Amino acid sequence: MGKKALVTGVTGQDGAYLAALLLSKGYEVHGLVRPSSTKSTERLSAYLDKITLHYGDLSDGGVITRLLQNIQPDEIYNLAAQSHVHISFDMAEYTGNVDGLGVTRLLETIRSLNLIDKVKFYQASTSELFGKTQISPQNENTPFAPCSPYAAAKLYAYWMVRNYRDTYGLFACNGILFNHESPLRGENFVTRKVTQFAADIARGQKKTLALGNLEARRDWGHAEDFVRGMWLMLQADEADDYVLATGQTHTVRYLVETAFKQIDISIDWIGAALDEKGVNSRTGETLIEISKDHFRPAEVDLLRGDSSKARQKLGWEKKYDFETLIKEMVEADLGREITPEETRVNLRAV
Ligand code: NAP
Ligand code: G4F
Repeated sequence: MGKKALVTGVTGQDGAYLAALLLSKGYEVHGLVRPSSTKSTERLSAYLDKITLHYGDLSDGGVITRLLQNIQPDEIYNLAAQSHVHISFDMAEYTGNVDGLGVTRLLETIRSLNLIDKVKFYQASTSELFGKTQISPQNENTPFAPCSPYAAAKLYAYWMVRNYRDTYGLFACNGILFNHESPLRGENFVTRKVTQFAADIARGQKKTLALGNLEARRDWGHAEDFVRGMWLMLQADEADDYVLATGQTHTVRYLVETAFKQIDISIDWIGAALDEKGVNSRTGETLIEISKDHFRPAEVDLLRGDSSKARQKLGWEKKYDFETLIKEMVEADLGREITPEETRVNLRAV
């Protein structure tokens, strides 16, 4: 019989890619979904008949206990989180409750149900832990310097995972994942915001896009590559923590230029600071404006990861480069009217 996996955050970007991967490997997949008055399972549309969904929330310990007791999973992938860094500044307490304490609720339930020797646990940790570090590239030994409520909550979770591994012997891994994107990326993250906008412009819609810090640098990879790394961590002989990253970093400014290149528009930048604009170099039309609303109270300036350990110990390799990722995202946004089909194709390719 195949293994049983419980995926929290199954309705999110990574949840959809991971569910597809696990199904392709013969797993019985269970997913935690939040009760909602609107449909939240859009990303899973191709797989709904193959996944068992359970209502729950990481802020509710009772439901977690009942679920683990009933499902008795072999592997738990904890992907659920309030995952938006900027929003975490306005929802610090909520973010701490879900992204931090939510992980402790899961770990404590595993312990109290005597599942320590049965279950393997993956925690969606993050490169945001490196925060204000001056060291680049960042690897598993780089000191953490979190600078947002999101990163602080994820750091607490990171250490709880290590504690349950060291103290109780739980097979538990932190995947310290750098930014990863896809056509299924949430619309309020910068890559998707830009690729959706480029698609709108290609369709002839006249408008401008407001962005924040164009100089921030991120190590952007593809979610499909990264969920494979999550699975590999739980198949290793020993539990450990791993960085997954592409090793390349680009500015938000370069992201904009790359997305517009896909629709044959080149961008000229004129002005400075809040008055800077990105204009269509052929027509002079203003496409990008800067808004202080999109700057964060504290910014992570530069992320670039070194995933040598994952390459050596897990045999993990990325398949996508940045340009291919952005091309796929723009093309998917151009064909949004066929989204479910696109999604199915993309997910089946995992
Ligand atoms: P995402 O698209 O924002 O998905 C987050 C998921 O968590 C959604 O399914 C969401 O449910 C669920 N969720 C939110 N609050 C919850 C709660 N209180 N209880 C239960 N579920 C809740 O995020 P993602 O990009 O797939 O990322 C997956 C995980 O990896 C997150 O933990 C994120 O912090 C972490 N991470 C992401 C990246 C990245 O670049 N993508 C990098 C490093 C780490 P709804 O659909 O109902 O909102
Ligand atoms: O796309 P972002 O919102 O992603 P961010 O903050 O790097 O967080 C993502 O990656 C983390 C891993 O490092 C995850 F843990 C986290 O869950 C999430 O998936 O912003 C990327 C950069 C930032 O520097 C931001 O200031 O883009 C800059 N940016 C500039 N203008 C913008 C915008 N970000 C957003 N969301 N919207 C803008 O208009």
